[in-house]
Amino acid sequence: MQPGGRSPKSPSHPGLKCPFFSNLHSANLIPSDRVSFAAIAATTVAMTSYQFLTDFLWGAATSAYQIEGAAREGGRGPSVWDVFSATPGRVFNRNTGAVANDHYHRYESDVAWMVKLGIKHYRFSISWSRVIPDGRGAVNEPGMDFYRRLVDCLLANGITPHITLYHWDTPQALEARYGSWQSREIVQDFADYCTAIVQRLGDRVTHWMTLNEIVCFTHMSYDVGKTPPHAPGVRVPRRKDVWQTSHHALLAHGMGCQAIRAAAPRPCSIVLVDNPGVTVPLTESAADIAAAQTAFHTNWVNGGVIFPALTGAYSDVFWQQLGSDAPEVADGDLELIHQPIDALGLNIYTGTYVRAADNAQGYECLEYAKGYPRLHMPWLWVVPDSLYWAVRHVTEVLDRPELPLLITENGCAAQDEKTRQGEILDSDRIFYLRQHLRSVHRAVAEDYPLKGYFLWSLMDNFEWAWGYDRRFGILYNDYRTQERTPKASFHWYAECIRQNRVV
Ligand code: GCO
Repeated sequence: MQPGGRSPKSPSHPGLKCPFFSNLHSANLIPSDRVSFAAIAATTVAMTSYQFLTDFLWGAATSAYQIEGAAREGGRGPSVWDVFSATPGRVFNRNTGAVANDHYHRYESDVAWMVKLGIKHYRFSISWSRVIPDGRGAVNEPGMDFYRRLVDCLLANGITPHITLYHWDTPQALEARYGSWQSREIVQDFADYCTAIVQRLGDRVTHWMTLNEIVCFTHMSYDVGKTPPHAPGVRVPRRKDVWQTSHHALLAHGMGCQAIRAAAPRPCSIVLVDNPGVTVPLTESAADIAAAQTAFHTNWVNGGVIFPALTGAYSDVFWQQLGSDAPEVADGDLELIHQPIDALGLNIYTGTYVRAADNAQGYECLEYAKGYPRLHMPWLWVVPDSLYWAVRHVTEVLDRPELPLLITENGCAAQDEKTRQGEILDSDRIFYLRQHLRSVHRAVAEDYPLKGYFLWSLMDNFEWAWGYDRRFGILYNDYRTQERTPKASFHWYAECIRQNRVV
């Protein structure tokens, strides 16, 4: 994320007043009249041993620009991240993704690591400019072949591919042609790209994710008055223009859903991946829970992305707050945005504590205490309950009790070092992951519709504006030799998967 900057993972909260949401969910309460002791015992054991049911989905995640490399091979065209990272001052140490983890050439041994880990689900993304170098028009079949080989290798090893169609690497050709997300033209181009991919891989792939973290490639990529930290890193004249980029992204998600469904030769699932701002009640009193729910509703990231995508409307209160910054919304846009999805993907790394307050909005968002634990990113405050509350807020505040949820990313950067024996004993990462998985378990045990967990990330990789300086992997990568070494957290996660519980 942005060096030294404020991330949407710990967002600010405009002081909006909004309706009070009561706790609608009662599945966590054992019905008092007809409960059997056997049921109580079973629940208790499941809760205390952190055991998951057999269908819980264990996975790991990566993205194309962060691992593939081979930037100029097989007919791939440049993406905005190639251009941005080659621009002095944009990425730490002038690192680029030109080689990255060389996964393009090493995918088979990387899949072998997945097999050792024991994951049955792998989330990765496709590089748009590898398969359509100009962003629109002719498909580069040698580029497609790489993904055919990768998918076949995964399937041969019993691993289900979950493909993210867009993880921030817009073809540079579209940036040059019309300013990528600034233009409504990208909506049709994205849908055509989805069609091209699903026509070619839809016989083997049935799990699709449209866009990853809309706020990061719009509000962190276009800004007013200062250069934003993510590619293409463009300054725009008005805040309205920034909101227009995320509106276009929502439209692309909607039209992408339609394109995938039209092109898919087999029944498939479609997921939107979002990184909502997660508000965590400071105490679990009724008053603080209600305050956290209200704050979730009024958070600017949530109001501008997850609400329109899941409800078909920017909320009234949010729209009023935007005023003249609000994007242009054409007739039919909200219907297009509001496509049925089969699950929502949540990328959760941290959260913000909230408590009830005697002020106009009824809550206050708290600064982190001096000395509050934080891992190796400025925004990476350790708030394990954020996972549970993200799930619960989506279910209750957005009133979508049936919508299946996936944790599509969770993990941390740590200051990994090799011991003399060549081990990476990342007890800090294990601490972080264990606490977060317990929070996942709580959500499942309370019967929220959380179906699976993808750890970010399978291996250290190109961490955007931080280049290779920050390591999120459970496989250590030596960028000089491309040797992968399992960290202690790799063995720990493998044991969780093997026992189907948090160990
Ligand atoms: C994101 C992206 C990932 C990051 C990860 C760590 O959430 O920013 O999806 O590509 O690498 O989150 O910052």
